[in-house]
Amino acid sequence: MSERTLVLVKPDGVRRGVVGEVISRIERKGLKIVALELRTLSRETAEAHYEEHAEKPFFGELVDFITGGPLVAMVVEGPRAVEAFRALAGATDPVNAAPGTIRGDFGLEIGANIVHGSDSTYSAEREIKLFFPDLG
Ligand code: RTP
Ligand code: MG
Repeated sequence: MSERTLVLVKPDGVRRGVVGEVISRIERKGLKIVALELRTLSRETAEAHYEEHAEKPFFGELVDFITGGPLVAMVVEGPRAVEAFRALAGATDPVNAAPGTIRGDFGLEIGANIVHGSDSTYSAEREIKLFFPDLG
């Protein structure tokens, strides 16, 4: 059974030039990219994407950060794609993320942790609709 997940290379990842590296790791793992777009998020889309964090103290900074430059949004497909990509990404705080993971290899700050991956199949469905409403 195949499933889909939404992956973002966040603006810090695009700025650092690791888009190719992230794509390469997704492909090496055996996951398939079925949609991909470079875009700059509006505050409205960013707030909808991170709606579960609306009451958190870092919400404003999170929205500033994710709208602060172009990002690469992708839909990634494969068996247990949600869990598989979260394993490639590593822990939310890059200092605690294992070396060998994307955040463990490229990040240092929790607020600039290079990639996003949906945290459940339910979130994935919601986020994919938000970013790629025309995807079948
Ligand atoms: P993401 O949604 O971006 O893939 O990250 P995640 O699931 O690993 O972490 P989540 O709990 O959903 O948090 C979303 C983003 O908010 C920032 N954050 N800052 N200052 C803080 O304590 C704090 N905690 C979380 C991170 O950039 C995280 O990716
Ligand atoms: Mg999350």
